[in-house]
Amino acid sequence: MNAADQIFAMLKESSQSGAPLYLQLRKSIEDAVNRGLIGPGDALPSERDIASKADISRVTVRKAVQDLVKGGILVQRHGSGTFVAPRMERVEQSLSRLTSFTEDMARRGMAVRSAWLDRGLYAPSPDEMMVLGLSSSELVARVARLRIANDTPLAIERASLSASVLPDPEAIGSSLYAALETSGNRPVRAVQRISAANLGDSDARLLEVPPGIAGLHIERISYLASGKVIEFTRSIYRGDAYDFVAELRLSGPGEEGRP
Ligand code: 16G
Repeated sequence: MNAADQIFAMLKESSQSGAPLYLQLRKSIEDAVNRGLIGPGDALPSERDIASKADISRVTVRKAVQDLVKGGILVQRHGSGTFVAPRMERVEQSLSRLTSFTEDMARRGMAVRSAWLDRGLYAPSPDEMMVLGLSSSELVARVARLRIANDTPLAIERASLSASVLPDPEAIGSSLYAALETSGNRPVRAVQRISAANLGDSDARLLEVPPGIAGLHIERISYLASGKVIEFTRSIYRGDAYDFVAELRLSGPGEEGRP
């Protein structure tokens, strides 16, 4: 069976549901993808083929396809058609170890690189002053990078550190934590806050996903052994690429409810 026939067969299965036609078609295409009947990189039959095979209007087909493009299930390439989006290999990241992006990706055998979005010394924002304990006369070092593993952009990380710790942000190589290690400032503890975020246009463009798609907003505040805050990083991770995993244990007597 070719792809148009697969989709048509799924559509027939769902035609009893009474839902609007474009929703039925959207679901049929999604089911065909989820069941592996059409795989990542496969071309979707043309709008005309789907419309004539399923006996529905091309407007209906377009609406269903546009929805799936917005949801990241399909991708449209100008001039060459519509394809099933490449499947992201999800990265599973433990929440109990304080590691760097470079170390995390290297452990998985992935080739890591970064694209610089910004690095320099600035007057601190009120947030940076509060978290890093800076006064308005001190400077903050900002390091913003698009983090890329195996040629797939995974995250946008915007780190802020006191300029006294990182006086020359231009001088850090490929790893911030390696640079901090060299100067004896590698953090030993961090508190991370993860929340849901829909990606805005510019972040989505950088991460090569459709705008509005689900992402993870992560804020990490890292500490030296002395208790001093060393790093304040706000990141956007691709929701389709990352699973953060935490191990939970039954708390022992006397530990109940303690953070
Ligand atoms: C991780 C950290 C980030 C840190 C970076 C250093 C999260 C959410 N973020 O990606 O806070 O700045 O590692 O990586 O885990 P690097 O040493 O490779 O530059």
